[in-house]
Amino acid sequence: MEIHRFEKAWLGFALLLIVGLIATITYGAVGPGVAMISDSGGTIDSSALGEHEQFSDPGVRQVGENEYDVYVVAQQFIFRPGTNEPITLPADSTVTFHVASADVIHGFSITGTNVNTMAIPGQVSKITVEFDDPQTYGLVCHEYCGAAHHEMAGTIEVVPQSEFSIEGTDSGVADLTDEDADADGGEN
Ligand SMILES: [Cu+2]
Repeated sequence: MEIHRFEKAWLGFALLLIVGLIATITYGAVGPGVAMISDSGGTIDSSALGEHEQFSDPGVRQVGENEYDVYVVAQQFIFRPGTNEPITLPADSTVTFHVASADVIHGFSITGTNVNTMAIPGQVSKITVEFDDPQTYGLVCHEYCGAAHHEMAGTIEVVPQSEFSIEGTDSGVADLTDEDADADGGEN
């Protein structure tokens, strides 16, 4: 069978496109680490966030030496915390955000980064981020959630470790820090 040279050229071009598409997806997954959000955050009763152990008092918790959990409630039209007060975190930390919606679908996107998830009622979105340097980031809702959606934004302030402290530090956090200090002493 004879194939016309134009047809051969288009065949080659189409194959090149397919290979190119697969290559960009592979690069995105392996290089910059683009990944889908899993459902590992679990489910939640969005109408009863006030009774939830963590989401009733959302904010930053220290869970390890340089590891933090941040509980954020997304609701029309604020992030709690984030909008009325910034989410303050130390540099050189690994931070896991747990985002829950109190009403409708919201977005949770940290501007200038690839941190981007939806907050779906009934589901906790869990996403782990590493903050290396002190910097201020914007936080925006990128899912239309109602009349004032365009105003739904917040701030994340990553400060030098020396300037960081968790406000309202309770004994639990102090104990954890002591344990970490002991553990480090043992290793050295
Ligand atoms: Cu919105």
